[in-house]
Amino acid sequence: MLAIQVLHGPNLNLLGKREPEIYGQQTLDAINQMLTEEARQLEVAIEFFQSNHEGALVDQIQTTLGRVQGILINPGAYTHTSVAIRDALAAVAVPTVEVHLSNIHQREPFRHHSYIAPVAVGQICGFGAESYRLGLQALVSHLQSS
Ligand code: CA2
Repeated sequence: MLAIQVLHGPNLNLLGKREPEIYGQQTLDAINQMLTEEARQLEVAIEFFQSNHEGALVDQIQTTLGRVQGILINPGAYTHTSVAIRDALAAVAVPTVEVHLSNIHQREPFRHHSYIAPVAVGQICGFGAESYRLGLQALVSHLQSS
């Protein structure tokens, strides 16, 4: 059975508790539950990790080697700053899909650039929590066809 690691970056633990007009009403737990149900339907195993710390995310990415077949990541603000997360993803070379709740290309110019996108299979953004579901479907479809 394929196994997928879901990674949530900084401040995403606040989902549903602050700024619902930007990031929606759903909590991170609710998103994880929705992904657990989607994974069940897709017949893949799924694991979740959230951290506000860049190094902790790098450490977790390093654990994926030989343990999971795909990574679904919302790197949060580290999307726009983190060479370290990009290097870790490139180093493990586990197929990765990048997701965002908001449409980062519609927002401030500093959010338009992603350090992660060049090492990802693809990026999905702008669909709220649905971005995660679409990202999981796309990742599993990619893994099953390669
Ligand atoms: O749209 C996304 O998913 C982002 O990755 C969210 C990041 C932002 O820095 C990226 O540019 C786009 C911010 C996550 C912050 O999450 C919060 C949730 C609730 C309340 C406050 C922040």
